[in-house]
Amino acid sequence: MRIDIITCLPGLLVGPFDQSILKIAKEKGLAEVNVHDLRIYTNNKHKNVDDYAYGGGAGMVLTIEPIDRAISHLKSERDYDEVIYMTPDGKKLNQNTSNELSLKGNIIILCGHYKGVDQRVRDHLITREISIGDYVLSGGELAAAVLADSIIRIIPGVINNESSALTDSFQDNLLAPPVYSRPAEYKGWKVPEILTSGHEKKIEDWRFNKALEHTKKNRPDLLD
Ligand code: 6GU
Repeated sequence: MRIDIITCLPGLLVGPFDQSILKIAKEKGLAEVNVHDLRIYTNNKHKNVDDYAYGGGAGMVLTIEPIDRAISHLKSERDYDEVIYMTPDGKKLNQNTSNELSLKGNIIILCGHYKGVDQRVRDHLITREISIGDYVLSGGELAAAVLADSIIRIIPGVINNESSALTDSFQDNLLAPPVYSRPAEYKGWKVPEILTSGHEKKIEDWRFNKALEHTKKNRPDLLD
């Protein structure tokens, strides 16, 4: 899979994709993330990517020209399955969407900024609009990093233990059960005995019940 991110603040995205799982995915040739500076696609001498909104009102708008040029340039090199716009008024990201997107080949992600992008970008160039939650970030970059991470980590082979991504919170609409590691007792705080019993079936039941209990308490909406 290849993810191309178009942004006017590429510096915000240099760190995330060179670490841990995302780095491993790249080294294994399973997923590659490329960050493109929108300013490169401007043709005014100040490299402006934004302008005033028609009709007035506060805030600048990302203009259509550099965005269209950036997307056209990428599309001239390969086909894309999706052109996603990151925006707080998009459809809220969930595990189902990440699972679905992890099966795609190539994806473009456009990061919003200022008061947003010219609506014609959304009407004609974008296939999907995604938000990562009901709060506002100063730009789409961190949201794009969140989306890319959630997609890439579940590509088969990226995480060593393949079953590991399947036992994540949300994969079965349940939050994950608690986990413990050595030592079995620390400062008098003990690991639940069942987990050291070696009784597989009982451990599985215990984990399911804990997951259910945890979900009822923290996210009852997932059980509706
Ligand atoms: Cl995708 N962008 C911005 N700017 N804020 C957000 C968001 C996206 N998702 C939640 N808040």
